[in-house]
Order: sequence, then structure tokens, then C-alpha cells
Amino acid sequence: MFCKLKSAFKLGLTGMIAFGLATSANAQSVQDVMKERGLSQQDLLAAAKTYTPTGVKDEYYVFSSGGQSGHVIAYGVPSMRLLKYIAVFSPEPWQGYGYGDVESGRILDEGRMRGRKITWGDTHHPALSETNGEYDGKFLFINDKANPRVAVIDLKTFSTIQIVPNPIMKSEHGSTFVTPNTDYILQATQYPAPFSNKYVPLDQFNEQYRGAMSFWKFDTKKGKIIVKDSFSVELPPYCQDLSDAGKRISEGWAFTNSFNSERYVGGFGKGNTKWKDRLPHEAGASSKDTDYLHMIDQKKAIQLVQQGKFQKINGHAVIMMKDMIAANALFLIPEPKSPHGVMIDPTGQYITVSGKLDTHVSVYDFNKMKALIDNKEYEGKDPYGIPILSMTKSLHGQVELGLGPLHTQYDKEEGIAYTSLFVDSAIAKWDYKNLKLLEKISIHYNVGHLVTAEGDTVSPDGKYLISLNKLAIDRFLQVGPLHPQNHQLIDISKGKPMQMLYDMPFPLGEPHYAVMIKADKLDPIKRFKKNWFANQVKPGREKVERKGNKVTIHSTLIRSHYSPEIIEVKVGDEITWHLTNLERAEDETHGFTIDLYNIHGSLEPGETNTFKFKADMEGVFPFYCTEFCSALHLEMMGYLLVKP
Ligand code: K7E
Ligand code: CUA
Repeated sequence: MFCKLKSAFKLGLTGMIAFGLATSANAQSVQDVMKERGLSQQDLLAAAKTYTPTGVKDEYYVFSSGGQSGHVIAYGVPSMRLLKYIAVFSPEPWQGYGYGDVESGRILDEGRMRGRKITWGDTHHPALSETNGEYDGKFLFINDKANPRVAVIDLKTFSTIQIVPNPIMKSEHGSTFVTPNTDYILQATQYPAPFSNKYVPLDQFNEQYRGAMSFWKFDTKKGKIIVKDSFSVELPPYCQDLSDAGKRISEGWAFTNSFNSERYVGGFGKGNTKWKDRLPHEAGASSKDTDYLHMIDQKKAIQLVQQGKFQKINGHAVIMMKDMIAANALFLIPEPKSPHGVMIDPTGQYITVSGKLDTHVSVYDFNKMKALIDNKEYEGKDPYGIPILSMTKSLHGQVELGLGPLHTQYDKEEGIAYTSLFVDSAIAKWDYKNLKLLEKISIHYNVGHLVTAEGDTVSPDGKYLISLNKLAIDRFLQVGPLHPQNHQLIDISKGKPMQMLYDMPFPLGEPHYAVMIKADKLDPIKRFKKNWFANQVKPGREKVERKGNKVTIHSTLIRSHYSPEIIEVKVGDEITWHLTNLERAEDETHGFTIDLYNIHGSLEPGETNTFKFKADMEGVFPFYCTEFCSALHLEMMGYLLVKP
């Protein structure tokens, strides 16, 4: 089938239409379908570029943030077929995430902040693990903007394996970004706040409120963030925004831009009960023409930590600004006001910053910045004593691309980049070395981020670009006032004008950024290895043990029964229930629920779940398998009998 299709492509499009599918007199031809559905030749071309016959797999995985859903969304390119919502910060019953105690509940529990369990997250920026600046397909990281945390997802299982709360931040945005060998995961604050958890009045904003950049140490062998080896760098209260880790010649440096370097605070509220007396936050925060790009020497920061030059705040190592300044490790460079995005090109030399309120994008040259630092040639200092480099001396140049430039991604072709234009609702293709706009394509509507294939690595693939549109207005069937977001797939193959290929609605949460990786770099498992889980129950070892009022149940599941099936306990018993799915067959997942006890498990082949609960309700509770697993799936059940 696929070969046939390929030879059809070789005939060229007109050839394919002429060739049609008309083998018998009654069969439909391509022309018939085109006519019936009102399709143009361009439409047909787009369909041929994305249509993926059954059984054929996609060339790329995309991992998109799921916004307010707290999830990550995986889909395939070019088909744009949804594959999985990976539960991260929110419970998700189908995956049995967050409804058990030991295996599935532990991760969400780790994400507690100030002792509170949080059951949602605002995910913004996914990042793939890298080896030598190339995606290696092992891990995915994602941030929670609302409750500053970072999560680790294992791409062997497509599941979340760690959540780490940030002990000093009260909100964040510039994360997750990884260093070229995934030694560190970067996380920058958004809204400044005191590092302590104490009340500090706003009139001490300049003195006591702070931003920061955290460096989370990642152990690629263990697949874990090592919290005790991680640290943060104190930054001024400038609303740090997006960040990036240097690569190649800029490796070892971390960058983050900022808005509201005015340090403006409110606004309507305390003592100001009329707008005429005060500017709203957004106006006060953009009254200067420039904000600051921050440049952090990560290697020097690590040395400072090793020398003990840090303070422990909430148990976390924080290097103070004054020590960073003394070590020549922290610099600021003016950038056009209220920027949104700092992106480093594949060579590591060119750094693109887009000011949302400016029609230009600014391209900084790392070599020039480094030379200014080496010569200690500063333009001045900010109120915290951080040296400021000259903007004009740091710039490679500026290009006018259009209204509301936001984010940039790179092409396979050297010197070519794509930038999203929020106000224009367009994507600009441009040459950042020769500072020339090359081409624009309109999108529907108001784009935020964009992603190209492996577009933030040292060797992007080109080929595909996805525009992560914020509004969908009239693209899909109406579903009430809250519209889905729209991911638009665009063909960016070399030598052709950009072509819009596909609209994909997002039905759960607002995605911000996404990453696209060659599918063959991933190698997900089909079943859990024996001994993967400490609490695993072996076949033949099923039993119910009682010690006083503590009841431990060891259950196995295999098509289509639980062993044991009848369990009798007494009101007040404390139950620990281990369940192991003994299946080795692919995709043979069994579910587990006990009604009213708010318990749900998804037991994938070889998986073990543990549930702990108090049998505090008398009654008869059927438990059953919630995942359709066989013809006798309905029969896969048992009784939990709770006696008075
Ligand atoms: Cu443009 Cu969070 Cu990267 Cu949306 S992002 S706000
Ligand atoms: Cu097991 Cu349904």
C-alpha cells in the first residue's frame, strides 16, 4: 500500500489525479472527491503531505505543554494524530496517575509545596534531554508556572517519574531549558517575591523581592534531579522571562530576558482606589524603552557553590548577587522593552531577542558580548551593582519582521530562522546573519510559540514547523465560548514557499511551547520488566494477611480475573493492597477500582500498584477491571466485603 502511494507521488500530483483511484466504472476518482468536497490542488497536496495510511507511523513525535491541564501532550507529525496526554501535575485516572498511594500517588505527593498537595499545574515549556546538543530521546522536562516546580518524564514509559518544587520561587516561567549534555535544567522566576515564605510589604519591593535562576542538577544515569547538588543564583526583581542555555561557543552560559525592569508595582489596590491615580501594572511595567537580558556564567556559579559561597535559604543553596558580581559571573545587556523569548542559534553565537512591543528582532553576537566582558568594558551598573554591557556593541543587528515578534526557531539551512508574529498572526522566515526578511505566511490566529523539527538543537531538521496558535476563532466546529487552541502544521522544506498543511484543535488546556523529535530516537518499552516494582506480587503468592487490624492483600491480575476475588475485612481495618498485572502480551492493561473509595489503578503489562486505605464504610463493594481487556472483561471483578 505504502509503496503504491510512493509511486503515485513519483507520478507527480497531476499524474496522481489522472491516475486516480478509478479502477472500475463505479469507483470514485480523485476529481470526484475534490469536486464533492470543494478541494483545490493545494488542498490535495496538503492532504498528500500529511495523510498517513493505516499502519504507517509518523516521522516525528511532538511533545507539547498542556497549559492549565497540567499535562504534556504527545502527537505525531505529519499526521497530527494525538497519541497521549502524559499526566504530570494533575491526577489522570486512565493512566492511574494520582489515585493510588505508592507507585502512582508518590510523584504527585513529591510535588507538595509548603506541605500542601497541589493537583494542577500550568505547564509552559517542555525540553528534551540532550547529548552534545542533540536530542537523545531519553527524558522530557516540563515546568509548572503557577506553583514553581519542574517535572521529569521518562520517555521509556511516557510517564512522570519526578516532581521537584522550587524552594525559593513563588512563580516561574523561564523553564525548562537544558544544558547541551543535560547536566543542568534551568528555571527562572517570573514574578519577583521574597525568597522566604514570610510576609514582606510591597514598599520593600526593591530591597527584599527577588528573581532567581535555578540550576537543577540532573543525573542522566539515574534519571533524577539531584536536589542537594542543585543551586540558584539571586537576580534583581525584574520579572525574568524566557531563558536558554548556551550551546557550542556559548556553552556554560545561561541567558534569561526580563520585563518590568522598571520594578513597577500596581496599580489599583492598597491605598489607590482610583485608576486615575496610578498606572495599571502593564503600563508601568513597560514605560522604559529597554529591559535587561541577563547573562550568567554557569561555570563560575558552580565554582562559587563548591567554594561554599552561598546562603542556604529554605534548605537550598543560593548564590547572592554580590558574590556573582565579585566573581565576574553576572551581566546585563539592554534589550527592547518587554521581550518574550531569548533563543540561541545552533552555532551558539547568535542570540535572538524579540520585543513584543517592537517590530524588530534583535540579534546579539555572543562573541561581541564575551569580548566586552573580557575587556571589562561596561556601560554602567544597575541599582544592584550588576555591570551593564552596551547594547549597540553587543548587537549583530536588528531586523524588522512585523508586529509582535515572540519566539524563534531554527532551520536546517544555516542562518535561517522562523519567528512568530503575535499581532500580525504570521510566521516570518528570515536570515539572521544577513539580517533580511525572506518570507511570511499567515496563520489563524495570534501565534504564541512555534516549533521546528529539532529546532532548538545544534542541528535542526527543517521540514516541518508548527505554529502554536492562541485563538481558533472560526477554524473548528463551535464548542461554546471557550474555543480550542489551534496547532497549524506548515511545510518548510527547502526551496519551496511555506505551505499550510493542517489544523489541529487542542481539546484540553492551552499549550505554550512544544518540542519535535525524530521518532526513531525514542525506544519506549512495551511491558515492565520483572522486578521493576518493589511491591510486585508473584503468581502463586496471592494471599490476604492480617495482623491486628492491618490487612495486606497481595493480588494478581491476568485475563480475565483477579486473584483473590473475594476479600472480607472489618470496618476500621487498614488495608494495603498490592496488585500486579501478570500479562506479558502487548497492550494488555487491566484497570482496578473500588467504588466510593476514590481509588483507580491502571495496571499496564507487568505493572504493580499499591493502594492504602481505611475500610471506613460498611457494605458490599464490587471491584472491577476498568480497561476493556478481553471478551470476558465485564466478568473481571470481585467483592470487597466490609463487615461491621
Ligand atoms: Cu510565550 Cu509561557 Cu513561552 Cu505562553 S509562553 S505566556
Ligand atoms: Cu481486565 Cu478488563
